[in-house]
Amino acid sequence: MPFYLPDLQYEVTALEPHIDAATMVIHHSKHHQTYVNNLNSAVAGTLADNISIEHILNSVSSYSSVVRNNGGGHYNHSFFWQILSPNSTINPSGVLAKAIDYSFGSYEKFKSDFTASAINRFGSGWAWLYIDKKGLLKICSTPNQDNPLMDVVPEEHRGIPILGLDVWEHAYYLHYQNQRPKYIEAFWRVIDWGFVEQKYEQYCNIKN
Ligand code: MN3
Repeated sequence: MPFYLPDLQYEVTALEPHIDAATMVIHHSKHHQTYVNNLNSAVAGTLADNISIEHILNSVSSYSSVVRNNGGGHYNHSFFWQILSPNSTINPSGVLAKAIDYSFGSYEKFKSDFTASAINRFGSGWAWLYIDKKGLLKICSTPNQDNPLMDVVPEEHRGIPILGLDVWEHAYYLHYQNQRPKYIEAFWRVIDWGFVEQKYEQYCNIKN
């Protein structure tokens, strides 16, 4: 099977009280595992079982909706687990901090725009900070398990994601019930900005 569930790099209790252990266990071992299983079944015996998930998503319009939904689900969650950390720093730093200031005016403005994007996503989906075609940082939200890598999202929302927030109810309902804004507020306390900076710097290094 080409795709597998990655291990969490921290204990399931490590993000408490911001993200509770029961949510982490179900989200990782049930929801994410199901995306992996469905994706593996969908690509079994096809050419896609030898292609990276990023490449599949870049041309996902030529695949079935099963691959779009579960391939997106697998990529997004693998990414999300790495963004989270019990050793969160409050703010981004270095070149990423400068790029955020350049694109949004200030970190506070970026934070409120991203929060609004996550709150206003109707139903299930994700909020993203991504690098657009011109190399600028942008915010968007996508429905279901879509993301900026996919060729099916609107052109202006395409790019390289460096921060993502899962706003499906399964990501917060056990602990926060209907209060999505409280979950989003908690998210800011468990972001590994070192990881996000690394993603941004990788892009800058490739470009230069
Ligand atoms: Mn999820």
